[in-house]
Amino acid sequence: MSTILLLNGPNLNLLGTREPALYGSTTLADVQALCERVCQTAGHSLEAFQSNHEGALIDHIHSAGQRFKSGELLGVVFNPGAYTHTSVALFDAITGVAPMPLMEVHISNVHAREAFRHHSYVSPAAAGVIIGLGVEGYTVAVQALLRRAPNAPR
Ligand code: CA2
Repeated sequence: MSTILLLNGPNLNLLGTREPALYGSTTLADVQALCERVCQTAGHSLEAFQSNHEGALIDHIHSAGQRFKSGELLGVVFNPGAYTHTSVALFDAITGVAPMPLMEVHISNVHAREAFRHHSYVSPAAAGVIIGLGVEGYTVAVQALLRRAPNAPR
């Protein structure tokens, strides 16, 4: 049994409580429960962490990299929030733990929004990018990591 880390960046703690037209009415706790169910069905576990602080997210990526190396962690599902569009430090952290797979998720279609949301510092370091599927994108990302697991059914 291995673990997937679900990582969420700034303001995603507000999910489901505000701006439902953009982000839907599912809460972050609901998202975590959904992802946990998908992992458990495949015989794995899920850990979740949300932070509004860039350094805390970086620390979790570093420790995920160690745990990936030891075979304890399958990879990371990450919605970096607005840090997506600003953070060279997150790019460096993710490339620093290569080849740990990290799936970048955005609930909204960032390409249909303001121009400043069209560029991601994270995408070039990510194993995959899921954009605009709503909160369902998180479970798609979890499934993509599960399929990469050693001994995953083909
Ligand atoms: O679409 C996404 O998932 C985003 O990563 C969400 C970020 C935004 O800055 C990115 O451009 C795209 C914002 C997260 C804020 O989440 C809220 C949720 C509910 C209410 C208010 C904020």
